[in-house]
Amino acid sequence: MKVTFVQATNRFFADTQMFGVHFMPVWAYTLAAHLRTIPDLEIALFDDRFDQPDALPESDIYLFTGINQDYDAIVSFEAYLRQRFPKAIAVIGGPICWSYNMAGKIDSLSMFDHIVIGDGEILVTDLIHSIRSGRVLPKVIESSQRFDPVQSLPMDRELLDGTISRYYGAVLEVSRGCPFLCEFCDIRVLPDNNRAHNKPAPLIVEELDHLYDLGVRQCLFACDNFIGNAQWAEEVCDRIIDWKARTGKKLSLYTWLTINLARSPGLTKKLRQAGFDMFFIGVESFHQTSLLETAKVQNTTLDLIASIRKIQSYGFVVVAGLIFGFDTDPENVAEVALKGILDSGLISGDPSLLTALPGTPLYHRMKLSGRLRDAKLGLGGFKYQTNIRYLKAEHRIRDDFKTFVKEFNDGRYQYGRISSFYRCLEASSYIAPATAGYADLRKMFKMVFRTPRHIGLLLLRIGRLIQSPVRDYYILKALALTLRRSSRQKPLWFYFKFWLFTWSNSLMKYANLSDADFDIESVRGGFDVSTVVPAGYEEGSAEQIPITKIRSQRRLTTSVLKSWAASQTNLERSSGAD
Ligand code: B12
Ligand code: SF4
Repeated sequence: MKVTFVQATNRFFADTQMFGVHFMPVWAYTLAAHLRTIPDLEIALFDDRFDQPDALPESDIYLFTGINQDYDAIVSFEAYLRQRFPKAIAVIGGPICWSYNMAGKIDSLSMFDHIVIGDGEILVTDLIHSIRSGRVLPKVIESSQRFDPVQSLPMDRELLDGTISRYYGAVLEVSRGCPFLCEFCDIRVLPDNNRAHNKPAPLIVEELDHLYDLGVRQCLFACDNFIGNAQWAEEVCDRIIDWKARTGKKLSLYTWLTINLARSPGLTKKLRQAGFDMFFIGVESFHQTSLLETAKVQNTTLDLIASIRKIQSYGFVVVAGLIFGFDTDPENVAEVALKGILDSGLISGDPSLLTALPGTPLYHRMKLSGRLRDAKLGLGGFKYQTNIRYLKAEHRIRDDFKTFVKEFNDGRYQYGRISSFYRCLEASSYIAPATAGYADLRKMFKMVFRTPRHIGLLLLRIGRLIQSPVRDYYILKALALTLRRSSRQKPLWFYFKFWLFTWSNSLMKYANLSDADFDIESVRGGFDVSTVVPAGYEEGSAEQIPITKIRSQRRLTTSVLKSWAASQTNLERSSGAD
């Protein structure tokens, strides 16, 4: 019997978000390791980013995965497969299934023989056995329990070793879950996912060792929050530091974590010594009320800007997630974000628009207050499409974004960012990079040079960067600053090239941004702001989180929104009286 894993990807996003750099299909290597226990099973991987459709091997079963934005690509590839191998069984799993199920749209995947919701490790072997023995299986199969990562197996060597060189570095899943309660986040909503579930530290080191031997020098630690359990995070660092000392092997690491890292200088130092170069941190907003509205409390109980600077002072680059579109966003949200980025010395990260992910408290609130709109499946040609009706007028949201982009891409502003970042590195906590870094330009270019299409995109990127004399001036000025401040102990070239790369990303991404790129809506005239927290918001939740935690999040969101609504009403009254 033969099983083929199929990765069908939205090509537009694969090109424009990843710029020709592709990440490996972790799900396939993970599930394949479990399938190896089945005798006489042949396993193959088909990735449409590299393999031509006619290279799709004939198989008995095809296993698909996906995220929501891949919907169109998945559906069209499934149709192609049906036509070529009509007798084969097609199964789909992954984030798209969970998300569509939550949104009540699971029927849109009904072309598949089976749809799997939840972790695959436990049920994938049974699934294949059942199909092989001809047992009747339900259309929708829901995993009844979370997989405990303590039981994780190393990623499947056979599949991994034969395909790893196609991808940029490696992705290693290390942990699942996050203990925080942000209103918009769907991580907390997954069953039993409001706490950290961690892989054993020795297994992580074993995987790193193997990846290193395969030639991998960059590794993304996939998780929701690497410091969700600080004790475990420290143990992982200790083991990696020990492995580095024993073997002389080292990799550049990148992961996701939260701003409260700034409270733990000991852990921060160990992360640097272990080889971490970049962290994605959900900053979301530099406006305190917006953070409180969304219950991102960990960003409000410390000085956000000072904390980012502190983390960066060790030599890390913080890639910040930012969101526009919170109900309590100020009129000048773009200016607030631009100032926040500059003050904190962030050289990476830009905003997205608030979206209500199915299953989240935000989704519940939008639905109850009639502010949910039926966004299509797939973006349908828009760069920005969201499913909620904002309180601010549509044109204001678009203008905020455009104001942000215009200033953000300006040479003087970009120069300000890098010089502010360099000032972070003046602290005594600085530890110099020990590798080429997570974003290794040489490696990226090598990948890009494999296809004419990506070479074209690279030339376009360089053209966009240097076509303006003002930009050229600031690039040269930043280069001079870098050379002036660089030393053997502080090799700033490492950061300069990353800064230039992210700036050029932004020039590519936002080139010719116009109103037509936005499919967004706002509440219609006459919306009563006092209904911003609809009746029933604080009740009703299927989340597997202690009720006290759920209540505390909803109480906080409610109180912030209610006092904001009251202030708006007072403002309206006083302006009416004027
Ligand atoms: C690492 C990561 C990335 C990396 C690398 C992605 C990659 N290709 O490896 C980077 C940074 C590049 C990235 C980018 C993006 N990401 Co991302 N990412 C993740 C993250 C943190 C881990 C993914 C992972 O590898 N997990 C480990 C594997 C083993 O888990 P898994 O794929 O879910 O598979 C398990 C189950 O789902 C199931 N399963 C999966 N497939 C199948 C199939 C079958 C047949 C079966 C039986 C079971 C099964 O079994 C597996 C084992 O349990 C997740 C969040 C998370 N914690 O999962 C977000 C996540 C996947 N990303 C997400 C998003 C939205 C994005 C971006 C669109 C963000 C953006 N706006 O730019 C981009 C898209 C990039 C692109 N064009 O591909 C969303 C997807 C939500 C959705 N439903 O659509 C997630 C879930 C985060 C979230 N909650 O919002 N991401
Ligand atoms: S800190 Fe990040 S992962 Fe955790 S709940 Fe908030 S947004 Fe989600």
